[in-house]
Amino acid sequence: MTPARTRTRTRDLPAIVAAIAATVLGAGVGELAAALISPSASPFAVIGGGMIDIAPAWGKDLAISLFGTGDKVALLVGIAVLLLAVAGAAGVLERRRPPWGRVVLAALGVTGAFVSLARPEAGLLSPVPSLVAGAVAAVVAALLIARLRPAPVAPETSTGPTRRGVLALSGVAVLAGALAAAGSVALSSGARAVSAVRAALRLPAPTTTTSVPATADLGIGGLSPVITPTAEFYRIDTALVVPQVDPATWSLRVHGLVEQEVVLRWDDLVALPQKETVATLVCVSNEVGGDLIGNARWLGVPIRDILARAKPTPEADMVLSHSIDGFTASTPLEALTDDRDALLAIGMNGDPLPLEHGFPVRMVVPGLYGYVSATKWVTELEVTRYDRAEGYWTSRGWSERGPVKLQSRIDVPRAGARVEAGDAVIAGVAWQTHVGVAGVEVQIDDGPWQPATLAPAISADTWVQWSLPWTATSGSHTVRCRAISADGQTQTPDRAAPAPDGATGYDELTISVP
Ligand SMILES: Nc1nc2c(c(=O)[nH]1)N[C@H]1C(S)=C(S)[C@@H](COP(=O)(O)O)O[C@H]1N2
Ligand SMILES: [Mo]
Repeated sequence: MTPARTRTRTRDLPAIVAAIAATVLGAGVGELAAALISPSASPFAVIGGGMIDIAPAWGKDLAISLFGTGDKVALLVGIAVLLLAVAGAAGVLERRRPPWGRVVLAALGVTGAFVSLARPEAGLLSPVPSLVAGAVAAVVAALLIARLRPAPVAPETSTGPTRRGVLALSGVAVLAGALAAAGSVALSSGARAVSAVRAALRLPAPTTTTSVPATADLGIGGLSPVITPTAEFYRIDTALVVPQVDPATWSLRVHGLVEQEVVLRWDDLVALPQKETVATLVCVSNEVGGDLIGNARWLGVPIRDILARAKPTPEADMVLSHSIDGFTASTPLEALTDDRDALLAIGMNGDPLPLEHGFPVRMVVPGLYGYVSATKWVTELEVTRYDRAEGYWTSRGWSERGPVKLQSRIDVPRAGARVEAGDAVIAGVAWQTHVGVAGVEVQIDDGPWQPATLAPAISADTWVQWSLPWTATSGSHTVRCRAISADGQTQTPDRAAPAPDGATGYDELTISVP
């Protein structure tokens, strides 16, 4: 490398730092602008939301299997890393071929603005935060990098005053960007307002309740409690920013293939007879042995009562439920009109729905995976047909219908837990919601399948706990389980991935006993 080349490369470094700093500042100011104008227009949320929406079935599956329910954080970190890499490249470009670096940064902002307009929550002001972010990044990067151009007389050294000055200014820009981002978090006033409304809300008392047998929980340490505490309930959705829906402005419109369009407001809904049920909700992305499943008490109004007012016409066979954030789910009309407790739920485990679980109103339908039934922040029931419309995940490669498959899971012992030789217990949960579980069998090594003891089920709509005493002997053991459904089917050993309609196969655990 010639000395001149080396000089060129070393001058790139402060340009890269300056452009990255300018971009951090732009991003921070953009987030702050979004917090002031509308939280859903946050440039990060907009780009992330757009990426989620174009992701195919295997993409969701991969993200969840890699990062679990931390998939959103992983996505945002990924976007940030990519953004900073592009910013660095723009810095080099701006120093060597001005003004192309600032053009790249401004173009990022314009791209964000276009994506923001395509989002379901888009409003007139949605493009503003992205445009502001791009403009700030472009202008600040241009100003900083201009100072790096060689002074006409004195040849600068690589640690010369200009370079040090630019690095110091870059530090200030990063700091200001971080402050702006922190300010945006503090200012997310919408969230605080709706949280306050939720905290002050009193739920109506149920007219009918479901009793939970005292022995439905076997009380075994490490076994998932039969009712999942709300704080531990899994969360899966496409919403990077949790929708903020005030019950005072919420309404549900029932339309499409109906004799009578119905609009229901919050006060109308809470005035109707409320049912308290217990139902297990499971995600189609749940792997064998996975934890994207939970069981809760739900309070709400049977959806069939609402549909009965609207009177679906004979050709209808599906209800496309719409969320305020654009998500949709296709549910068989029959599952919403038969005698099962498909609810428009307002309560979860005795409290109003948490914001991230769909406040103020969501759907819960026993027997179906969440992606075709459990619409959170629901605002519309469109009565239609499967040959006329499809749900959010169906257009991305998942099945149009998603009945829950028969499954069982080993919770105790936990993988990697220490098991001493002697008396031990194997325990877990099993489910096929709305069908019910009649038995669970356990196989240790290559021994016979042994029947486990089932706890009494709360109902066919919930999972059941099971356990089997075991005398552990020294050595390595393989334990597997399989469920038998209330309609006499035995869980299939055939392994299938979650896409397109739910995972199958046996949960299996290897235990080494000292
Ligand atoms: N609005 C909205 N509702 C949604 C989703 C979503 O992405 N957006 N995801 C569905 C899926 S895939 C599942 S598994 C359940 C999860 O509900 P939970 O987060 O309360 O556990 O919500 C369903 N309802
Ligand atoms: Mo899901």
